[in-house]
Amino acid sequence: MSKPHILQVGPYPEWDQAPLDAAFVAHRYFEAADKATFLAEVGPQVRGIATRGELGANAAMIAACPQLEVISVYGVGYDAVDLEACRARGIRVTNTPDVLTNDVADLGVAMMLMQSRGMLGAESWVRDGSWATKGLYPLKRRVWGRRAGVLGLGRIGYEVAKRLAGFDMQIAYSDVSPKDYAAGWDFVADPVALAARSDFLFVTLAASAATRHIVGKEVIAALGPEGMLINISRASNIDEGALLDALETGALGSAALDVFEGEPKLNPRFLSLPNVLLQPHHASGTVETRKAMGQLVRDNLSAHFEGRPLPTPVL
Ligand code: 8YV
Repeated sequence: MSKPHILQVGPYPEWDQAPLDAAFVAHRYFEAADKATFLAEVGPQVRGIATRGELGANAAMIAACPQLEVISVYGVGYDAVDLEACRARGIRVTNTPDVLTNDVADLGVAMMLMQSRGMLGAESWVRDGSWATKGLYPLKRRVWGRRAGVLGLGRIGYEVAKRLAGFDMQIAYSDVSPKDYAAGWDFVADPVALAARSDFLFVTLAASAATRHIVGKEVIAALGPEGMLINISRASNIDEGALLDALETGALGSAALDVFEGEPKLNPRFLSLPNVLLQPHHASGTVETRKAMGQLVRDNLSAHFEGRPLPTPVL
């Protein structure tokens, strides 16, 4: 059987590229200088798209591939895929859930600890000689025993909350409904009320049009000058303008962010703020998880082209 042609939207590590090329004819969209011309040339042969969570597949890309049958996303979030266009044409969509959950939760908790204990500044304090010349490092805020809010108690939110329980934190969460697996954690339906009773607010929601800017001015104000916002989901869940304003005025204490509007470029206002920890969207970025994600991307594509059930379909 001849190899199916696929469109590869972004780069993968070499350990994924070799098996991808062995199983498919992968047309590398990300290497094309003129994207529109490239799509016009290869689009008619393309039966599958392999993409990444943050890159997705937009309406123009989907429209340029009239034979498209399946889109396989390297990531749990598929908000950047035009699902309406897929539904309209019966195109299947898959993602990579579960395999990344624990690493994403680990990084979220690490970001909270790092920011609350001022570990970046502490490192510089040692390296630049301040310890010897200025003396003791300024005191920071504790984490254990304090109040945590988890906005979105799905797979990742649940693993975050489990870890926070290990720090004896008081845990509350918001979701569309109370979860039976959340015994001992308080359900607070309203995100503003959740923020008001949190020292640390974790954003772990799957992004969609419905969750856009769910963390807006009011949630940020409720979290307040002593509060910390941690985002390991998608930038669109937060009103970034309102967040920047609050960080600049001190209306919000601090933030720890792994995702940004327009990433990898980000609003330069972030760069001059001392009260924000900036991370390059790498919550799932471990060798172990990324290998499992790459395998699942290929497993979904192969299953589709061999007529087997898709391992992790979302559509
Ligand atoms: C990845 C992600 O960083 O899972 C997601 O939705 O955004 C991340 O795991 C990304 O997809 C890798 O390109």
